Amino acid sequence: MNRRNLLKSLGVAGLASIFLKADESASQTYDRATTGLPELKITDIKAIACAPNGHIRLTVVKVETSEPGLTGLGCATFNQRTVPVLTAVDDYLKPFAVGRSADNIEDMWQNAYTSSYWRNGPVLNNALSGLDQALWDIKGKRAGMPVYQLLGGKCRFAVDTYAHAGGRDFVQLEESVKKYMQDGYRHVRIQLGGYGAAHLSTTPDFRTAGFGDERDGHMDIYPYITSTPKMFEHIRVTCGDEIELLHDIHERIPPIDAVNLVKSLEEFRPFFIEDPFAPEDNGYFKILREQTSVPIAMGELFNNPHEWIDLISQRWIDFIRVHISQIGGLSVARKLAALAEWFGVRTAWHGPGDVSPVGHAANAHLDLAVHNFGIQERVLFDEATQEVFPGCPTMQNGYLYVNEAPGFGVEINEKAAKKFPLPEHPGYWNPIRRRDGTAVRP
Ligand code: GCO
Ligand code: MG
Repeated sequence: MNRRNLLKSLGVAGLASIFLKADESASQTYDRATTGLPELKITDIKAIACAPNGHIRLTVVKVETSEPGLTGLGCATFNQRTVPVLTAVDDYLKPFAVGRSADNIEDMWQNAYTSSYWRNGPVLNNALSGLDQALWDIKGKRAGMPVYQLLGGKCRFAVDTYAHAGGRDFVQLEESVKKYMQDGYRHVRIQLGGYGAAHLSTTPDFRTAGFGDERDGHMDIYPYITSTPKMFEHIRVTCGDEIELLHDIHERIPPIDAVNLVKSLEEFRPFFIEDPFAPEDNGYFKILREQTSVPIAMGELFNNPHEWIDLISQRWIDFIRVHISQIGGLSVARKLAALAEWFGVRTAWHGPGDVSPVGHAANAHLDLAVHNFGIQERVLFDEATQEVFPGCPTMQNGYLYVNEAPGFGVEINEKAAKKFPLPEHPGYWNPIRRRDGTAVRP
C-alpha cells in the first residue's frame, strides 16, 4: 500500500497516535538524557601498596561508591616515596572526597588539586592520580565501556611498544636486540649496562679518599660518551637499519656533553634519545634543537605544567614521556596529549616496572584513543603481579592489548596483595658520584 492510501486508511486518530508515539519515545529518550543515572557518591577511598616482585613498591587507590559493588582503581605509584603517598591518600584525599560526587571527575580533580594549596609535586600528584584514574575506571564501568571508548574510541588496533635490550658488552647487547626482533618488536631501547654505562667507570677516587659512603655508586663521563656511539654503530652493523633504536641518557652527563653526544648519534638514526637533560636544565632543549635533528623524548621526571609547556609549544622535543601518575592522572595526561598534538609532538608515556598494571592500562587506553600516539614503554608482568592485578594488559608480537572490559579492565585481589608487603628498604636511591665524589643528578 502506498503512503497516500496508508494515511487515508489510518485516518486522523491513527495519524495522531503515530505522532504521539514518536513524540512519547522522543520525550522518553529526552528524559533518560536529562535524568540519566542516579548521582553516584564516593563512600570510601583507600591506598593499597604492595611489592609483588619483592622490590618495586606498587601503589593503587581504590574508590568505593554508593552503588554496592561499583568500585574503581587508579595508579598512585611512586616507588621512591611510597609511604607519603599512602598518607596523602588516606589522611587527606579520603576525608576531602568521601561524600562527594563520583561522577564529576574534572570537578573533583580541580578541587582536590587545590585542596593542598601548594601543589604540583610528585607525592600529591600521585595521590591525586589514584583518585582521578579510579573515577575514570568507575565511569567506564557505569557506561559499560572500556575507558578508551569514553575518550573517543580507537585510533589503532593495539599499542606498539618498545622493549628494553641490555648487555654489559656489545655482543651481549646485540644478542638481546636480536631476541626482541625475533619476538616481533619493531622498537628496542639499547643500553650498555645500567644508565650511563656505569660499569665502564673504574676510577672511584672518592672511595680511596674515604669520601661518601660505601653504598654510593660511581659513574664517569668519558667512558659513557665514548662507548655510546660505538654501541649504536655495533647494533646498526649487526642488526640492520630497519630496527628502531631508542636510548636513555637518563640525565647522567653535563648538558653540553649531552648535546655533543646526541649530535654524534645522528648518523645512526635513533628513533629517539630520552632525557638528555635533567628538568632543571630545560633551558638546554632550545640549544639542542638548534644543533641536531635527532628526535628527543623527555618527561618522566616532570610534575609541573611549566616543565612541558615551552618544550611542546616551541617544538623543542618530539615525544612527551611523562609518568602519568606523576602529573596527576589521566585527566591531566589527556589534556597534555591534546596540547602536544597541535605541535607535532607524539606521546611516549613512561611505562617501567615502577608503574602499576592499572597505570599501564591507563597508558594504553590513552594510547589507543589519541591520534598523536608515538610509542609505549612496556613491562612484562610476572606471575605474582598478575595474581594481585587480574586483567593486566597483555603483550603479543610487540603490541600491547588492554583487557576489553568496562573501565581500565584491571582489578585488585587484596588478599593476594597482602602476600607481598613492602620491602624493609623504603625505596630511596643512593648517591652516584663522579671520580672526585661530585654527586651525579640522575
Ligand atoms: C625509564 C626510566 C626508568 C626510571 C625508573 C625510576 O625510561 O623507564 O628511566 O628506568 O629510571 O622508572 O624509578
Ligand atoms: Mg627513562
